[in-house]
Amino acid sequence: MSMRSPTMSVLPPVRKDRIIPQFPHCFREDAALHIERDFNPKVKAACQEQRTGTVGFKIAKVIVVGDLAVGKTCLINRFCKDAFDKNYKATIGVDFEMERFEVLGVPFSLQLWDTAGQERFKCIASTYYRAAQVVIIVFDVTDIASLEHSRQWLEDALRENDPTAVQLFLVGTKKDLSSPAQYSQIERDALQVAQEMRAEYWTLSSLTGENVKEFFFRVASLAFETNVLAELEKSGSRQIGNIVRIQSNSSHLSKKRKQPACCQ
Ligand SMILES: Nc1nc2c(ncn2[C@@H]2O[C@H](COP(=O)(O)OP(=O)(O)O)[C@@H](O)[C@H]2O)c(=O)[nH]1
Ligand SMILES: [Mg+2]
Repeated sequence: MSMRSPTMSVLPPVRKDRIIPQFPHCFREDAALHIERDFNPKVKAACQEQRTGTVGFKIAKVIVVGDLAVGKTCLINRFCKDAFDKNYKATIGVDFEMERFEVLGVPFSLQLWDTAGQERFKCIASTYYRAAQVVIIVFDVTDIASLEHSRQWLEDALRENDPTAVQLFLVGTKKDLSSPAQYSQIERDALQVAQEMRAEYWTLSSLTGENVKEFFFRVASLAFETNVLAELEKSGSRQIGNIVRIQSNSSHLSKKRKQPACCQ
C-alpha cells in the first residue's frame, strides 16, 4: 500500500532554493557539532527507502537569542525574505517564520522564532524558549560584550529545555563591519566560548548575505539528521513508514524490538 502524506497535496512544493541534496559542511572543524562530510549513512538509507516515519511532517522549533541589536532580526529576514533591514513586523510579543525545506527528498520545516525586542528588558517569556530543538545564540563580532553575554543567554534558554537534546549554534554577525585583524581577535575568543558550550560556530553578514544560506542549510540538515536518527531509534527493528520487510525469523524480530539501537 502506498500512501502519500495528505499535507503534501495541499501545500505548494518546496521552493527550489530550499532543497538540500547534499550535506552542508561546518564552518570550522574545531567548533562543529560534528565533522562528518556527509549525512549519517543510516539517515541516507532511511530517506532513500522512505523510512523516515513522522519526520516529514515535523517542525523543528528554532529560537534565536542574544543581546539587543546584535542582528537577530536582520539574520532571519535575510534568510526568509532575502532582504536587509526592512521592517517586516511591528508586532508585540513573539513571532516566528516558517521555512520549509526538502532534505534528501524529505520535507522538513523549521520554525524560526524571533523576539520583538524583549531582550532589552531581559524578560523573555518561557514559552519563547520552551521545546526548542535548536538554539542560536547571536553576538556581534564588533562588540565583545555581546559575546560575553552569550553564556547568560545559553543559561536562560537551557532552563526551559533538556540540555542534552538541544542543538546549539554560536553565530557572530556583522562580519562586514570588522577588519580581518579585528575579526581574528574576536574569533579566538568566540571559538573558545563555542567549544565550552559545545556549540557550532559560524560567522556571517546579513548585510552582504555572506554565509547566511549556508548557515541555515546546516541548521536544517543537522536538525533533520537528528530527528531521523531519533525516529529510527524509536522504532527499533519495527519498520516505519509503508515499507514492511519480511523477516525469516519472526520470534527473533519481536525479541529485538525492545532493544535500544546501541545493542544491535
Ligand atoms: N553592517 C551590518 N549591520 C547589521 C547587520 N545585521 C544587523 N545590522 C544592523 O544592526 C542593527 C540591529 O539589527 P537587528 O536585527 O534589529 O538586531 P536585533 O535587536 O538583534 O534583532 C540594525 O541597525 C541593523 O541594520 C550586518 O550583518 N551588517
Ligand atoms: Mg530583533
